[in-house]
Amino acid sequence: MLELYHSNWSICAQKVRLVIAEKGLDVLEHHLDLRARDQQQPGYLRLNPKGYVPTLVHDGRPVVESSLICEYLDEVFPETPLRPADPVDKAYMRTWTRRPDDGLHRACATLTNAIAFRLQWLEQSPEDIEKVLRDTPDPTRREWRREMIEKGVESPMVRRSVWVYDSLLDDMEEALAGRDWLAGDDYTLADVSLTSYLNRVAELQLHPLWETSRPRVSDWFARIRARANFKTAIDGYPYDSYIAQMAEQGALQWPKIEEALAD
Ligand SMILES: N[C@@H](CCC(=O)N[C@@H](CS)C(=O)NCC(=O)O)C(=O)O
Repeated sequence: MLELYHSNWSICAQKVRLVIAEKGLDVLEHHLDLRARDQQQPGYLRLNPKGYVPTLVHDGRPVVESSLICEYLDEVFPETPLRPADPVDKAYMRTWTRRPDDGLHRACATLTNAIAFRLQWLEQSPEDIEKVLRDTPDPTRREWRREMIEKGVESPMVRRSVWVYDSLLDDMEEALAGRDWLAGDDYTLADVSLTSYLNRVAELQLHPLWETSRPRVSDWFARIRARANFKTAIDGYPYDSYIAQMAEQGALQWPKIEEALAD
C-alpha cells in the first residue's frame, strides 16, 4: 500500500502528486495542517525526522525527500516511465531534478514568504511567533524564518532568490531550443521537478520573469499546465485563500522584484 503525507499547497508535495497522477497510482492520503504544526508532532517526526512534507510510506517503509520519492516511484512503478533509459541522458535529467535542492527550493520559499506568507505570521502575537521560532530546532531554518517575518521583501535574501530564478530561466530557455521538454523529447522528472517552482512564482504574479523575454519557457509552461497530471495534482488540490493572498501581495511587490532584476 502507498500512503502520502502531504499538504495541498506544498510545492514539494505537488511534485510527488504529479508523478502519482502521471502513473495513475492509488494512494491513501494524509493531509497535514502545516500552520497547525502537524509536521512537528512526534508521530510524524518518526516518519520524517526533519518535519517536512511530503513523506511517502510504501508497505510501511517511509521514503522522504521529494526528489528521491519521485525517483523511487519511477523505479518501483516503471509503467509510464519518467526517466530516460540511457544512463547519460539520465544524468542530464538529474542536473534538473537536483536544482531544487541546490538552492531553488530556498529561493522559492524565500519569495513566497517574503512577499505573501509573512502576513500570516504577522497575524500572530509576538509571543506566539517567538514560540514557533523557539520550537524550530534547525538554527538555519529558524534564522531564515525570523528574517522573512521581520524583513520581508527588504531582506537581501530576496535579491539572491530573484537571481536564482533568473539564472534557472536562462538555462531552461537554452535547454528548450528545438525541443518540447527539458531532458530530451519526452516529458520526464526534469519537467516534473520544475513545474511547481514556476507555478508558485506565477501564483505570486511574477510570470513576467519569463513571459516578457523567454518564449520557450512560456510555451513549456503552457504545455505543462495543459497536462492531465497538472489538473489532477495541482488544480485538484485547491488553496484558494493562499492563492488570493499571493496574487494580491505579488502584484504589490512586483516593483521590488524588478529592482532586483535590474541589479
Ligand atoms: N527537501 C525537502 C523539502 C521539503 C519542504 O521544505 N517542505 C515544506 C513544504 S514545501 C514543509 O514541509 N514545510 C514545513 C515547515 O517548514 O515547517 C523535500 O524536497 O522534500
